[in-house]
Amino acid sequence: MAKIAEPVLRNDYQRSIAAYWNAERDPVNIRLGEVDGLYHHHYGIGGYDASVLGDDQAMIAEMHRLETAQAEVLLDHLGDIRPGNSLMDAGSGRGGTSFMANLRFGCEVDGVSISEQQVGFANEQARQRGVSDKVRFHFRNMLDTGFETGAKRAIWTNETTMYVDLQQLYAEFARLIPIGGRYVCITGCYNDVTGGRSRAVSQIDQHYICNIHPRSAYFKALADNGFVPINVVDLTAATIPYWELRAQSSVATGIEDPFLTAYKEGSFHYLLIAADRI
Ligand code: GPP
Ligand code: MG
Repeated sequence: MAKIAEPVLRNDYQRSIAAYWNAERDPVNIRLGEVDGLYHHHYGIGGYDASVLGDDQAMIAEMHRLETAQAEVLLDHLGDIRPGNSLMDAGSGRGGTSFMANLRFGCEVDGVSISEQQVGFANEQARQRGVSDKVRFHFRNMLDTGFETGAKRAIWTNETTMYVDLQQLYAEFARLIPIGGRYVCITGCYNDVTGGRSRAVSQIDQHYICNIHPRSAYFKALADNGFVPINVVDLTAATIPYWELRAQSSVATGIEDPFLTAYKEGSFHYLLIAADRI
């Protein structure tokens, strides 16, 4: 095992993000996770069944179904993964996508998070699911994971890249993924074509203490670090129904209107990028 740089939290910004996620117990995430034990920290895609409207528990279950559908689409883009492969979930939250990857591929997954609370929660989930030997969560920094060079067949980031410098992130991923391996990203990014950060995008940044990157920054940082996109999917239209359902639900957090405004005015995209390491 390569040596991990200490400390895991490098600066005040990272400590503030860790403090946010260590304290987070939001029903929009906890109640959805309780539906079937998969706890997500990402949004949903696909149309919703309008018959759920007005039924609180049915709306929660429907939002959870759309979030799980999003993670399935991410996993669809990982390519040919074998049970012997090892994967990494960079910014693994409470573990939802990592458990789905293990269920689908039967392989090892290492999740990393700078929230010790999330790491503890996810490892307890792994224990309850009886997969602790294959799915492990680590209090580590995705910019400096300490895993062996070339050890990861594929890595994904499911709505986590807005917390980090992309050049630093993809330099670390280029170290971890051997040639022919795959990186998949789902992210929200602002639109270079409409200009800088719109007001709605700035409101999203403020809500999560993040720094949403422009779309161009992804492709530049990927190219600079030996990653070549094979698929780019604009999921914006597919995620709008999720936000419309969430806005009408009992677990709305107040960030629904900025997301709907940003997507509908075109200042922000919900994007999937799958890239090969060359
Ligand atoms: C959190 O998911 C996602 C982020 C913090 C990143 C911001 C994402 C963008 C696409 C800009 P969550 O499930 O914890 O958020 P919420 O609590 O709002 O459901
Ligand atoms: Mg959520």
